[in-house]
Amino acid sequence: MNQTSEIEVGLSQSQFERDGYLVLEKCFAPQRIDRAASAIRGLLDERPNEVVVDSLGSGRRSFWAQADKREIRSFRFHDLYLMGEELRELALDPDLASILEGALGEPAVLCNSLNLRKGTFQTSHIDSLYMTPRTPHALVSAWIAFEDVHPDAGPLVYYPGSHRIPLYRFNDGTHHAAPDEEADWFDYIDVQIRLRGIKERKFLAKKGDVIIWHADLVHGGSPIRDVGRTRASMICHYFGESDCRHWALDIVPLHGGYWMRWPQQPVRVDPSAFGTGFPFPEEAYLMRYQDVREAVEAKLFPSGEFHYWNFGFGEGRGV
Ligand SMILES: O=C(O)CCC(=O)C(=O)O
Ligand SMILES: [Fe+2]
Repeated sequence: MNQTSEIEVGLSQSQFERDGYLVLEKCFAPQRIDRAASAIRGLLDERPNEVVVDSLGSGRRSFWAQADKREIRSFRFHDLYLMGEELRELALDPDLASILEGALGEPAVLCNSLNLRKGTFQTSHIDSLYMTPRTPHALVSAWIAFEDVHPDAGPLVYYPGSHRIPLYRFNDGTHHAAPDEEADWFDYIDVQIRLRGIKERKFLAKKGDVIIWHADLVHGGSPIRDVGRTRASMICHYFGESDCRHWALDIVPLHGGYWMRWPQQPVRVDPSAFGTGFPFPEEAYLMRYQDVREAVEAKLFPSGEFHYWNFGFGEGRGV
Protein backbone atom coordinates (compact mmCIF):
# COMPACT_ATOMS: atom_id res chain seq x y z
CA MET A 1 0.00 0.00 0.00
CA ASN A 2 1.21 3.54 -0.64
CA GLN A 3 1.64 6.10 2.06
CA THR A 4 -1.87 7.36 2.87
CA SER A 5 -2.12 11.15 3.28
CA GLU A 6 -4.13 12.88 5.98
CA ILE A 7 -6.51 14.20 3.32
CA GLU A 8 -7.19 10.68 2.07
CA VAL A 9 -7.79 9.46 5.62
CA GLY A 10 -10.17 12.40 6.24
CA LEU A 11 -12.08 11.68 3.04
CA SER A 12 -12.37 7.99 3.77
CA GLN A 13 -13.56 8.83 7.27
CA SER A 14 -16.51 10.87 5.98
CA GLN A 15 -17.38 8.21 3.38
CA PHE A 16 -17.29 5.59 6.09
CA GLU A 17 -19.60 7.63 8.30
CA ARG A 18 -22.06 8.14 5.43
CA ASP A 19 -22.07 4.66 3.87
CA GLY A 20 -20.87 2.40 6.70
CA TYR A 21 -18.19 0.85 4.52
CA LEU A 22 -15.13 1.70 2.50
CA VAL A 23 -13.64 -0.19 -0.42
CA LEU A 24 -9.85 -0.01 -0.68
CA GLU A 25 -8.96 -1.20 -4.15
CA LYS A 26 -5.50 -2.75 -4.59
CA CYS A 27 -4.82 -2.23 -0.90
CA PHE A 28 -2.27 -5.05 -1.04
CA ALA A 29 -0.03 -6.16 -3.89
CA PRO A 30 -0.73 -9.76 -5.02
CA GLN A 31 2.76 -10.81 -3.83
CA ARG A 32 1.91 -9.63 -0.32
CA ILE A 33 -1.25 -11.76 -0.34
CA ASP A 34 0.77 -14.71 -1.66
CA ARG A 35 3.20 -14.36 1.25
CA ALA A 36 0.31 -14.36 3.72
CA ALA A 37 -1.26 -17.40 2.02
CA SER A 38 2.03 -19.23 2.22
CA ALA A 39 2.37 -18.32 5.93
CA ILE A 40 -1.07 -19.88 6.46
CA ARG A 41 -0.08 -23.08 4.65
CA GLY A 42 3.02 -23.23 6.86
CA LEU A 43 0.94 -22.93 10.05
CA LEU A 44 -1.47 -25.65 8.93
CA ASP A 45 1.44 -27.97 8.15
CA GLU A 46 3.54 -27.20 11.18
CA ARG A 47 1.01 -26.54 13.94
CA PRO A 48 -2.10 -28.56 13.05
CA ASN A 49 -2.64 -29.42 16.72
CA GLU A 50 -3.05 -25.74 17.59
CA VAL A 51 -4.98 -24.28 14.66
CA VAL A 52 -8.67 -23.96 15.62
CA VAL A 53 -11.23 -24.53 12.86
CA ASP A 54 -15.01 -24.65 12.51
CA SER A 55 -16.46 -26.88 9.83
CA LEU A 56 -18.91 -24.71 7.85
CA GLY A 57 -20.99 -27.79 7.07
CA SER A 58 -21.35 -29.41 10.50
CA GLY A 59 -20.52 -26.36 12.65
CA ARG A 60 -18.13 -28.63 14.58
CA ARG A 61 -15.12 -26.94 16.18
CA SER A 62 -11.86 -28.87 16.35
CA PHE A 63 -8.15 -28.52 15.85
CA TRP A 64 -7.06 -28.75 12.22
CA ALA A 65 -5.31 -32.08 12.87
CA GLN A 66 -8.62 -33.64 14.00
CA ALA A 67 -10.94 -32.00 11.46
CA ASP A 68 -13.17 -34.44 9.56
CA LYS A 69 -13.14 -34.65 5.77
CA ARG A 70 -10.48 -31.99 5.36
CA GLU A 71 -10.29 -32.48 1.61
CA ILE A 72 -13.93 -31.82 0.85
CA ARG A 73 -15.38 -29.67 3.61
CA SER A 74 -15.07 -25.89 4.04
CA PHE A 75 -13.60 -24.48 7.20
CA ARG A 76 -13.29 -21.25 9.06
CA PHE A 77 -9.74 -20.93 10.47
CA HIS A 78 -9.78 -18.97 13.71
CA ASP A 79 -7.33 -16.35 14.87
CA LEU A 80 -4.30 -17.37 12.85
CA TYR A 81 -3.05 -13.85 13.56
CA LEU A 82 -2.08 -15.10 17.03
CA MET A 83 0.37 -17.57 15.47
CA GLY A 84 1.64 -15.80 12.38
CA GLU A 85 3.49 -12.50 12.34
CA GLU A 86 2.93 -12.19 8.58
CA LEU A 87 -0.84 -12.13 9.25
CA ARG A 88 -0.55 -9.50 11.98
CA GLU A 89 1.53 -7.41 9.60
CA LEU A 90 -1.21 -7.68 6.98
CA ALA A 91 -4.09 -6.92 9.36
CA LEU A 92 -2.26 -3.95 10.85
CA ASP A 93 -0.46 -2.73 7.77
CA PRO A 94 0.44 0.91 8.62
CA ASP A 95 -1.85 2.50 6.02
CA LEU A 96 -4.72 0.15 6.78
CA ALA A 97 -4.23 0.79 10.51
CA SER A 98 -4.51 4.54 9.94
CA ILE A 99 -7.74 4.14 7.94
CA LEU A 100 -9.15 1.90 10.66
CA GLU A 101 -8.19 4.50 13.23
CA GLY A 102 -10.00 7.15 11.16
CA ALA A 103 -13.10 4.94 11.05
CA LEU A 104 -13.04 4.22 14.79
CA GLY A 105 -11.88 7.63 15.94
CA GLU A 106 -9.17 5.93 17.99
CA PRO A 107 -6.49 3.27 17.42
CA ALA A 108 -7.75 -0.14 16.31
CA VAL A 109 -7.08 -3.34 18.24
CA LEU A 110 -7.07 -6.51 16.14
CA CYS A 111 -9.01 -8.92 18.32
CA ASN A 112 -10.14 -11.69 16.00
CA SER A 113 -9.38 -13.05 12.54
CA LEU A 114 -10.99 -15.64 10.29
CA ASN A 115 -9.50 -17.20 7.22
CA LEU A 116 -11.75 -18.81 4.67
CA ARG A 117 -11.13 -20.74 1.48
CA LYS A 118 -14.71 -20.60 0.30
CA GLY A 119 -17.87 -18.51 0.61
CA THR A 120 -19.73 -18.68 3.91
CA PHE A 121 -23.36 -18.50 2.80
CA GLN A 122 -23.74 -16.66 6.12
CA THR A 123 -27.14 -15.02 6.78
CA SER A 124 -27.06 -11.25 6.85
CA HIS A 125 -26.11 -9.87 10.23
CA ILE A 126 -24.23 -7.08 11.94
CA ASP A 127 -20.99 -7.96 13.71
CA SER A 128 -21.95 -6.02 16.85
CA LEU A 129 -24.63 -8.67 17.53
CA TYR A 130 -21.93 -11.21 18.36
CA MET A 131 -18.88 -9.09 19.19
CA THR A 132 -20.65 -6.35 21.08
CA PRO A 133 -18.40 -3.41 21.85
CA ARG A 134 -18.73 -1.73 25.24
CA THR A 135 -18.95 1.65 23.50
CA PRO A 136 -21.66 1.40 20.82
CA HIS A 137 -20.17 1.31 17.30
CA ALA A 138 -16.56 0.86 18.52
CA LEU A 139 -15.91 -2.15 16.29
CA VAL A 140 -14.75 -2.25 12.70
CA SER A 141 -14.04 -5.13 10.32
CA ALA A 142 -11.74 -5.57 7.34
CA TRP A 143 -12.35 -8.22 4.67
CA ILE A 144 -9.25 -8.92 2.59
CA ALA A 145 -9.58 -10.69 -0.78
CA PHE A 146 -6.98 -13.45 -1.20
CA GLU A 147 -8.12 -14.03 -4.79
CA ASP A 148 -10.44 -12.50 -7.40
CA VAL A 149 -14.05 -13.21 -6.43
CA HIS A 150 -16.21 -14.89 -9.05
CA PRO A 151 -19.95 -13.98 -8.97
CA ASP A 152 -20.81 -17.70 -8.52
CA ALA A 153 -18.46 -18.14 -5.55
CA GLY A 154 -20.90 -16.56 -3.04
CA PRO A 155 -19.52 -13.02 -2.84
CA LEU A 156 -19.82 -10.94 0.29
CA VAL A 157 -23.02 -8.84 0.26
CA TYR A 158 -23.64 -5.66 2.17
CA TYR A 159 -26.33 -3.02 2.56
CA PRO A 160 -24.99 0.54 2.18
CA GLY A 161 -26.17 2.91 4.90
CA SER A 162 -27.72 0.11 6.99
CA HIS A 163 -25.38 1.01 9.87
CA ARG A 164 -27.64 3.99 10.57
CA ILE A 165 -30.61 1.76 11.43
CA PRO A 166 -31.16 2.18 15.20
CA LEU A 167 -29.77 -0.79 17.09
CA TYR A 168 -32.25 -3.44 18.18
CA ARG A 169 -32.59 -3.90 21.92
CA PHE A 170 -32.84 -7.48 23.16
CA ASN A 171 -34.94 -8.42 26.21
CA ASP A 172 -31.93 -8.13 28.52
CA GLY A 173 -31.57 -4.47 27.48
CA THR A 174 -28.35 -4.98 25.51
CA HIS A 175 -27.48 -5.04 21.79
CA HIS A 176 -25.87 -8.47 22.12
CA ALA A 177 -27.79 -11.23 20.32
CA ALA A 178 -29.75 -13.53 22.62
CA PRO A 179 -29.90 -16.90 20.79
CA ASP A 180 -33.68 -17.31 21.20
CA GLU A 181 -34.38 -13.75 20.03
CA GLU A 182 -32.28 -13.77 16.87
CA ALA A 183 -35.35 -14.35 14.70
CA ASP A 184 -36.83 -11.11 16.07
CA TRP A 185 -33.69 -9.27 15.05
CA PHE A 186 -33.95 -10.65 11.49
CA ASP A 187 -37.59 -9.53 11.26
CA TYR A 188 -36.68 -6.08 12.57
CA ILE A 189 -33.78 -5.56 10.17
CA ASP A 190 -35.71 -6.89 7.21
CA VAL A 191 -38.48 -4.34 7.75
CA GLN A 192 -35.98 -1.51 8.33
CA ILE A 193 -34.06 -2.28 5.17
CA ARG A 194 -37.23 -2.37 3.13
CA LEU A 195 -38.57 0.83 4.68
CA ARG A 196 -35.38 2.62 3.74
CA GLY A 197 -35.30 1.11 0.27
CA ILE A 198 -31.73 -0.12 0.81
CA LYS A 199 -30.50 -2.41 -1.96
CA GLU A 200 -27.90 -5.11 -1.39
CA ARG A 201 -24.53 -4.79 -3.09
CA LYS A 202 -22.08 -7.56 -3.89
CA PHE A 203 -18.35 -7.17 -3.41
CA LEU A 204 -16.75 -8.57 -6.54
CA ALA A 205 -13.27 -8.03 -5.21
CA LYS A 206 -9.96 -8.44 -6.97
CA LYS A 207 -7.09 -10.10 -5.14
CA GLY A 208 -5.61 -7.60 -2.66
CA ASP A 209 -8.77 -5.44 -2.43
CA VAL A 210 -10.14 -4.73 1.03
CA ILE A 211 -13.53 -3.63 2.27
CA ILE A 212 -13.88 -2.28 5.76
CA TRP A 213 -17.28 -2.10 7.40
CA HIS A 214 -18.92 -0.52 10.41
CA ALA A 215 -19.94 -2.52 13.52
CA ASP A 216 -23.60 -2.13 12.54
CA LEU A 217 -23.47 -2.54 8.74
CA VAL A 218 -25.68 -5.41 7.57
CA HIS A 219 -23.68 -7.94 5.53
CA GLY A 220 -23.35 -11.65 4.86
CA GLY A 221 -22.23 -14.32 2.41
CA SER A 222 -24.44 -14.67 -0.69
CA PRO A 223 -25.52 -18.12 -1.95
CA ILE A 224 -22.75 -20.12 -3.63
CA ARG A 225 -23.93 -20.98 -7.14
CA ASP A 226 -20.87 -23.06 -8.01
CA VAL A 227 -19.71 -25.11 -5.04
CA GLY A 228 -16.45 -25.93 -6.79
CA ARG A 229 -15.31 -22.31 -6.65
CA THR A 230 -13.09 -20.96 -3.91
CA ARG A 231 -13.35 -17.48 -2.43
CA ALA A 232 -10.26 -17.19 -0.24
CA SER A 233 -10.37 -14.30 2.19
CA MET A 234 -9.26 -13.07 5.57
CA ILE A 235 -11.63 -11.19 7.83
CA CYS A 236 -10.32 -9.18 10.75
CA HIS A 237 -12.30 -7.58 13.54
CA TYR A 238 -10.98 -4.66 15.56
CA PHE A 239 -12.24 -3.07 18.76
CA GLY A 240 -11.37 0.50 19.73
CA GLU A 241 -8.44 0.94 22.08
CA SER A 242 -10.42 2.51 24.93
CA ASP A 243 -12.78 -0.48 25.35
CA CYS A 244 -9.77 -2.82 25.43
CA ARG A 245 -8.10 -0.65 28.05
CA HIS A 246 -11.31 -0.68 30.08
CA TRP A 247 -11.43 -4.47 29.94
CA ALA A 248 -7.69 -4.59 30.82
CA LEU A 249 -6.97 -6.77 27.79
CA ASP A 250 -3.41 -7.66 26.88
CA ILE A 251 -2.79 -5.56 23.79
CA VAL A 252 0.48 -5.35 21.87
CA PRO A 253 1.35 -2.24 19.81
CA LEU A 254 2.00 -2.62 16.08
CA HIS A 255 2.16 0.15 13.44
CA GLY A 256 -0.10 2.62 15.25
CA GLY A 257 -2.67 -0.08 16.12
CA TYR A 258 -2.58 -3.05 18.46
CA TRP A 259 -3.27 -6.77 18.43
CA MET A 260 -4.89 -8.58 21.28
CA ARG A 261 -2.94 -11.42 22.84
CA TRP A 262 -5.19 -14.13 24.24
CA PRO A 263 -5.25 -17.95 24.43
CA GLN A 264 -7.68 -18.30 21.45
CA GLN A 265 -10.99 -20.15 21.35
CA PRO A 266 -11.18 -23.25 23.56
CA VAL A 267 -11.78 -26.57 21.78
CA ARG A 268 -13.72 -29.34 23.56
CA VAL A 269 -11.49 -32.23 22.61
CA ASP A 270 -12.60 -35.62 23.90
CA PRO A 271 -9.88 -36.54 26.45
CA SER A 272 -9.38 -39.95 24.84
CA ALA A 273 -8.11 -38.22 21.67
CA PHE A 274 -4.84 -37.28 23.38
CA GLY A 275 -1.86 -39.55 23.01
CA THR A 276 1.23 -39.84 20.88
CA GLY A 277 1.06 -37.39 18.00
CA PHE A 278 -1.41 -35.26 19.94
CA PRO A 279 0.02 -34.55 23.40
CA PHE A 280 -2.16 -32.80 25.97
CA PRO A 281 -1.33 -29.04 25.83
CA GLU A 282 -0.51 -28.83 29.54
CA GLU A 283 0.93 -25.31 29.65
CA ALA A 284 -1.79 -23.81 27.43
CA TYR A 285 -4.47 -25.42 29.64
CA LEU A 286 -2.94 -23.97 32.81
CA MET A 287 -2.59 -20.58 31.13
CA ARG A 288 -6.24 -20.65 30.10
CA TYR A 289 -7.56 -21.66 33.54
CA GLN A 290 -5.94 -19.86 36.42
CA ASP A 291 -8.04 -21.79 38.97
CA VAL A 292 -6.64 -25.08 37.66
CA ARG A 293 -3.10 -23.72 37.77
CA GLU A 294 -3.58 -22.72 41.39
CA ALA A 295 -5.05 -26.13 42.27
CA VAL A 296 -2.11 -27.92 40.58
CA GLU A 297 0.38 -25.65 42.37
CA ALA A 298 -1.39 -26.44 45.66
CA LYS A 299 -0.98 -30.16 44.76
CA LEU A 300 -4.76 -30.75 44.70
CA PHE A 301 -4.31 -32.31 41.23
CA PRO A 302 -1.14 -33.86 39.80
CA SER A 303 -1.52 -31.99 36.48
CA GLY A 304 -3.79 -29.99 34.21
CA GLU A 305 -4.26 -33.12 32.13
CA PHE A 306 -5.55 -35.02 35.18
CA HIS A 307 -7.98 -32.16 35.82
CA TYR A 308 -9.21 -32.15 32.21
CA TRP A 309 -9.81 -35.91 32.17
CA ASN A 310 -11.62 -36.02 35.49
CA PHE A 311 -13.37 -32.67 35.72
CA GLY A 312 -12.57 -30.08 33.05
CA PHE A 313 -14.11 -31.78 30.03
CA GLY A 314 -17.26 -32.69 31.98
CA GLU A 315 -17.54 -29.10 33.21
CA GLY A 316 -17.61 -27.90 29.59
CA ARG A 317 -14.04 -26.64 29.48
CA GLY A 318 -11.81 -26.99 26.45
CA VAL A 319 -8.10 -26.89 25.66
O1 LIG B 1 -17.09 -13.60 4.35
C1 LIG B 1 -18.29 -13.70 4.59
O2 LIG B 1 -19.06 -14.33 3.88
C2 LIG B 1 -18.88 -13.03 5.81
C3 LIG B 1 -17.95 -12.98 6.96
C4 LIG B 1 -18.49 -12.19 8.09
O3 LIG B 1 -19.58 -11.75 8.09
C5 LIG B 1 -17.66 -11.89 9.26
O4 LIG B 1 -16.64 -12.54 9.47
O5 LIG B 1 -18.03 -11.00 10.04
FE1 LIG C 1 -19.87 -10.51 9.89
